[in-house]
Amino acid sequence: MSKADAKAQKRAKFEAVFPVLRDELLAHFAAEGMPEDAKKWYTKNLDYNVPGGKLNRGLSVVDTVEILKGRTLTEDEYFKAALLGWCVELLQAFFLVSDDMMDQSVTRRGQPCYYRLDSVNYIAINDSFMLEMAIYHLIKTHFRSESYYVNLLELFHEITYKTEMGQLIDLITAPEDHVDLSKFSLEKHKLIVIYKTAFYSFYLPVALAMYMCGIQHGPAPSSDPYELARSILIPLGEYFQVQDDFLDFAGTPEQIGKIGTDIIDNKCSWCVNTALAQATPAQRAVLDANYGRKDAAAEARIKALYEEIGVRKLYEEYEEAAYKRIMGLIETIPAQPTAKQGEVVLQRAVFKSFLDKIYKRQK
Ligand code: DMA
Ligand code: MG
Ligand code: MG
Ligand code: MG
Repeated sequence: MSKADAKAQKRAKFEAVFPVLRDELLAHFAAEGMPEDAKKWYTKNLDYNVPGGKLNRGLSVVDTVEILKGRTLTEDEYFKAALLGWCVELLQAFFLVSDDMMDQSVTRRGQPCYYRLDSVNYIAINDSFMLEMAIYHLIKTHFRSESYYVNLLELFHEITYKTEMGQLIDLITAPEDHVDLSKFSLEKHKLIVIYKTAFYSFYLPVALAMYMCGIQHGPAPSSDPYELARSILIPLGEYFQVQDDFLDFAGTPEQIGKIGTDIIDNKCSWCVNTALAQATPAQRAVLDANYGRKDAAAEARIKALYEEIGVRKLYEEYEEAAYKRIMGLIETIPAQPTAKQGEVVLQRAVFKSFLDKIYKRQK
């Protein structure tokens, strides 16, 4: 089987679990006495917002459990790993439905943003809450008797909180009525992207898999495998969000499934920070006059300036350097880790599989 076929098969197997979980949520919803029209509504919320993305985060849980166990999963193990994967996708759906309202985005995954559907509008707020709480219903149903149940709950809570902190600083660094580019910096950008993206997109799927495989916390941070995973996955997530920022500028809507809004939204994006660092005084004046304006001509002026400054080239250089730096971090893990009989330990392949998934991504 070709690599592409194997990947498609993995995805199809994972996708096949979604209807099972959806129907479980809907059965519980109906058992609460919710009427038929509400059931229809909830079905649409789930179907519109949860599947249909790249599924990188969800698939990562399954991939990581497989790598850690080093063998094919039993049916029950596969189902549980996929369930946790879909919980990460539910969390992502919750964040995206609300993110698109706050960013006033237009399209997502090649279709109108959910809140822009006429019948939906502000009901999207409650719908996003329901996507979030579906996570806890599923985990309770399937993991309540596991020794690591509380770890799963605490992890989801902690990571959700961190992501919300990140969304907060993303939003208040981008006020709609007041453009002040002197407030931006690559340092500020780093803090925003680590919190809004890296924790939930990279650390969360791996930590879930580690709990499922029985990996224990170390006695001290220096010997805690979760800390080790975090020290590699956070830089990886930072790189991923730089890619997202770059694609917001350089990707076509057909390619990325969404229309970029970072320039109009006055976002503290990697692109504007990179441009600011290179700009001549004349170019800086163009940035000050056109960034963050609700105006397509001003946006086009900024994009032309990015081209003039060579943001594409600088991005290529960033990407090469990030790849090398992260490979270096991965190689601090021993190539042949020592494990006691039956003990599951972290290994390079967990992180390499992630890096390979995102290196030079175009969407
Ligand atoms: C992504 O930020 C962060 C979360 C928590 C959704 P973003 O607004 O850059 O994402 P997108 O480009 O997908 O709207
Ligand atoms: Mg957004
Ligand atoms: Mg956003
Ligand atoms: Mg973005």
